Amino acid sequence: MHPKFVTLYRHIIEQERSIPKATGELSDLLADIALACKLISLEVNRAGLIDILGFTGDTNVQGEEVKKLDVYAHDTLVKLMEASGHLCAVASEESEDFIPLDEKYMGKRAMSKYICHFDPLDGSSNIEANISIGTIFSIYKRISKSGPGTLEDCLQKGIRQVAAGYVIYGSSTILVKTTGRGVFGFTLDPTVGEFHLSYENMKIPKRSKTYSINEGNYEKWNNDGLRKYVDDLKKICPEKGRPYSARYVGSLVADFHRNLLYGGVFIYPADKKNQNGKLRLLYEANPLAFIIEQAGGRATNGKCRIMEIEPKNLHQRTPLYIGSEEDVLDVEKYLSSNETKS
Ligand code: AFP
Repeated sequence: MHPKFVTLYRHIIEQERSIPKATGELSDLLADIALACKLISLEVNRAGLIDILGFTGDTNVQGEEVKKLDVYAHDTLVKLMEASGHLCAVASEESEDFIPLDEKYMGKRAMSKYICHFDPLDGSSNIEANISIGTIFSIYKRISKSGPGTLEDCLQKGIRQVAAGYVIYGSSTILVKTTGRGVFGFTLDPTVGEFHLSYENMKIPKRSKTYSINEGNYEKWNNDGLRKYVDDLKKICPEKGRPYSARYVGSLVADFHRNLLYGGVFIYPADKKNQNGKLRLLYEANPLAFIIEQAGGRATNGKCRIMEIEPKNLHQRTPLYIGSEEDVLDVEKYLSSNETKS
């Protein structure tokens, strides 16, 4: 147990109290996201059991529909976000279009101030192997003045995020969040259903000994500099702390979380198959970039800061180089000093 026994909600409220003009709306919204993630966590934990018992068809023993977990996660988040009344739109990796939210949920407020992007269940192809998966979210203030949110509200640069975070469903369920005042991690105590502060003011080591990349794509990467970088990481060179260790789960939240705690550089580059990279700018790269920068790390697409990229569409992809600052700077040098193959 953390010595101060601080729940997520108390932590959010205490941070809010230190901002004179805060209205409490963002705090409520974060609490609603946490609630949705608790529900998803329960279902993720039950997934193995459901599988073992053979309830994998369209209905379970009670005759209820058994939804695929990623659809369940999407639906749960949308329902709770809608009911929160603080959002004018949500955009999800699971949905082609953004979802404008009805004014009837605004309650007594003149308008809902925020929009939220989420990747409901990142790494979902790993579920059946019992590998950690996660939910990623990010929150922006709306640009439009009133009514349901617009596409323009949804297509904002990452630097305009007011909060971001993720929940990792692993050996325990952990929520990591930032509102631009440091990064804090909370572990879910399933017996009382509360997230408790367990990682205070998280900082990623400036230099690491670990790289995370799908090296099976080595021949497909379209940058010789990246191949040289990875080759060099494997050479024995004690003065540079090399060779580095390779760690790659194939579940972004899991790879990112490990690197945040111990240091590391995560890379998903552009390659011949994914000319713009595989990961999504709005649902994956921006929220994790906000967190990593708040933790003292760095996030780029190889050419510019992730959070400065102007989004042109909701499902835009981007190459991603993210993690310990000095390691990301190293790989940027390799990328710029070598010719790019088409
Ligand atoms: P899934 O959600 O389809 O499992 O994809 C996961 C993911 O978007 C991200 O979480 C991983 O880092 C990345 O893809 C893994 O991609 P590769 O399998 O191409 O290495």
